[in-house]
Amino acid sequence: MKIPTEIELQAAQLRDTLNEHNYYYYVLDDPHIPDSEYDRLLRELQALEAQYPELMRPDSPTQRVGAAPLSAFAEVVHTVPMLSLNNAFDDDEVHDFEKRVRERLRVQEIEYVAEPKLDGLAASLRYEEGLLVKAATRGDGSRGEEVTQNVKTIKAIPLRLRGDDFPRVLEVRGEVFMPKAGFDHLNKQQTARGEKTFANPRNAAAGSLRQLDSRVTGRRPLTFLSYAVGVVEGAQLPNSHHDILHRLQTWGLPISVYMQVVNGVQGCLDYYQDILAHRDNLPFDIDGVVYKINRVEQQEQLGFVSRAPRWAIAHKFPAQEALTQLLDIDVQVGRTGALTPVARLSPVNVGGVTVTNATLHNQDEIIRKDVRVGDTVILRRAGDVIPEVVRVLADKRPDSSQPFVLPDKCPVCGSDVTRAEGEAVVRCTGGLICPAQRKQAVQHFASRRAMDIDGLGDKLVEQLIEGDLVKSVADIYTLSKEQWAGLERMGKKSANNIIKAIEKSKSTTLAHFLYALGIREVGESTAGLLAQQFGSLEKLMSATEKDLQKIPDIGPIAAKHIVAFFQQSYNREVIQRLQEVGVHWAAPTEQPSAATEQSLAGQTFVLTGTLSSMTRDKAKKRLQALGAKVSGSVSKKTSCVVAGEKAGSKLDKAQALGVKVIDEAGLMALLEQ
Ligand code: 9MJ
Repeated sequence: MKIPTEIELQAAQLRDTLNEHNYYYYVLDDPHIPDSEYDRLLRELQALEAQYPELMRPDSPTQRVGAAPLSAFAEVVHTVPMLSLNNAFDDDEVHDFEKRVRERLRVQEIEYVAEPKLDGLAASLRYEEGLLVKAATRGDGSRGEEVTQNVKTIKAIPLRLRGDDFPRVLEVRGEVFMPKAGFDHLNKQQTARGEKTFANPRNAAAGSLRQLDSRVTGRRPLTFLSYAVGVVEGAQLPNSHHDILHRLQTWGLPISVYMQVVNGVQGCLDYYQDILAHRDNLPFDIDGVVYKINRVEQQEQLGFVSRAPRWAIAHKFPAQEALTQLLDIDVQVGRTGALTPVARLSPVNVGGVTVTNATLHNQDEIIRKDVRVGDTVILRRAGDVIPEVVRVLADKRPDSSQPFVLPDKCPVCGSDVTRAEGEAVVRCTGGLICPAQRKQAVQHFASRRAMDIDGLGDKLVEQLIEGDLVKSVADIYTLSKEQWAGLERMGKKSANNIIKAIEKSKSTTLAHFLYALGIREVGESTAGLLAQQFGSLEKLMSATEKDLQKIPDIGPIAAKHIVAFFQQSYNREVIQRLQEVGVHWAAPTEQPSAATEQSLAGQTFVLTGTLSSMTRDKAKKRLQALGAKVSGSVSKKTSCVVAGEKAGSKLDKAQALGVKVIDEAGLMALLEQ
C-alpha cells in the first residue's frame, strides 16, 4: 500500500517529538509535558503504525513494549573487554591506591571523577550510525548475553542518538538498575498477584533484564546510567572521562547527576562521606562510590590488570549490620553429609533485605563466637554473600542459656556423625542411606553442569526421594511414564517431557558423568582432567592413589576420595546400572600437544592470598604442568603474581616493582587456555 506523504511526515514528527520528550524526561530530568500527553502522542503513533505497518522503524518509541519470547540468549563477544573494578574497603586502601597511581604516573596531584557505584547489572549498548543495534550483559567481561530486545524496552536508553556528530560505531557501557520506588511498586504488584517478590533492587534488575520474554522486561521499572565507552569508531572523543560522559549526554545518553570532578585523595574521601550521608535519600541503591582518574592519557598510561583498570577503584560502603534475636539453631545436612548449623533469626531488615537465616559455619565457629539460642546477635549482610552472625552481645544473654553443641547423630537419618582429622566439618556417615544426602546427590546428578536433565528440578527430586521412588541415581532411568505422571503438579505432557530429557541425558561425556557422580573433591575442572588423563572410566576405576597423584591437579586428599569412591561396591553397582540403562559417552579426544602444555615455560609465578576454587598447592602444580616455575618470593624477575583474597605484602611488593598481577579469574583463564 502506498503511504500518503503527509502520513509519513506525521509519523516522523511524532517519533521525533516523543524521542525528544524522552530525552527531557530521562536525560535532563526535566519533563516538558505531563505523562498523559506523552501517552496520547504515543497512542497516535501506534494507531498510524497499525494502519500502515510499513511506517514501523526500529527506533520508533512504540518498539519499547518488547517482542516475542526467545528460547535462549545469543552470546556476544566484547571486543573491548568490559572491565570490573577493584575494591577499597577503607580510607587506607584508597590512600594506597592513590600512592600507587602517583608513583606510576610520577605526578603529585591527580584529578579524579567520583561517581556513585550503582548496584545493578553492567550492560554494553552498541550504536551504529546512531541506531541502537545490539545490547549485551557483561557476562565474564569477554562474553556476555545478547539482551537487545530487553534493553529496547528501557525508556532511559535512546533507540537513536541525538544530533549528527556521534561516532559511526559507539559502544556505551553503564548500569541497568531499578530505582527504589520502582522496586517497592513492583514487589507490591508481585504480592498482589501472588507471585514471588524480589529480595532487593539488584536481584529485581537482574531478573528483569535476563528475561527471555522482553515483554516482561518492558513492564519492569528499569533505568540506565552511562559510565564508560567501549568500541569507538569514526570520531575522536574528548580527552577526559568527565567530558566524554558529558558528550554522551549530548547524544541523548543518561549520565549520573551525582558525578563530580574532585582533586586528590582528600577530594575523593570528602565525596565519599557526602554520598554516604545521603545514601538513604538517593532514589537508588548504591554500595559505594567509584573514583576514576579523569585524564584519558593517564588512564592509558596505567592500563589494567586482569580486567580491572589500574586507574579506577570502587570505595565500598561498610558492610551492613543489624541487631536481632537468635531464635533457634537448625542443623542442615549437605550432599557430602556435612552438618551445617543455621541460625533462625527474628526477621530483621539489613540494608533493605529481610533476613531470617544466617550461617553459623561449623562447631568451631560456634565455640569461637559462643553463639547460643536466645542470644542477641549482630548480623552482617555484605553484598551477595550469605548473611552471618558476627558476634553476640554477651550482656543481653538470658541466664538460662546453654552452649550449643552439634548432635552426635545425623538429624535426618540418625546415623553416627564423625569429624575427620584436621577438618572443621562434622559429617553424617549414612551416605546414601541418608535421605538428605540422597536428595542432594540426585539434584546434583541431574543439574545442568552434570547430566543436564532438563526439567528435573529440586522440587521434583524431593518428591522422588520422599515417595521412595528413587534410591539411587540409576532409578531415574527406570521410572515409568505412569510413575512420572503420578507426581504432584505433573501432567501427561510434563511426564513426556521429563522422559525425553532423561533419554537425552544418556548421551553425555565422561567428564560430565564423573562430575555427576558427586565424588568428593571432584569438581567440574577435576572431572575434566580425570577424563582427559585416563581416557576411559575403566582405567580411572582401577587407578591407585599414586597414579592419581601424578596428575597435577590432584593432591593426596582428592586421590584418596576418588579411590575410596570406586572401591565401594554400592557405587560400582550404580555405575554398572547406569551403563546398562544406556548412559554412554564417546572416548575423550587426545591430549593437547606438548607445545600448548608448556605454554608457560620460562615464566616465574608467585602465588599469594587465598584462592576460592582450588588450594595454592593445586594451583602451583597446574602452573608447573604448563612449564612455569613457581617461587615463594617476589622479585623483579617474577613474571606474574597471582593475588587471591586477602593478598598481603607480596602483592604490595609486586605493585611496587611493577610486576604483573592477576586475580583468581585471570589464573583460571590462564589454566584453561
Ligand atoms: C557503577 N557500577 O556504578 C563503573 N560503575 O567503570 C561506575 N561501574 C565501571 N563505573 C569501569 N560508576 C568499569 C566499571
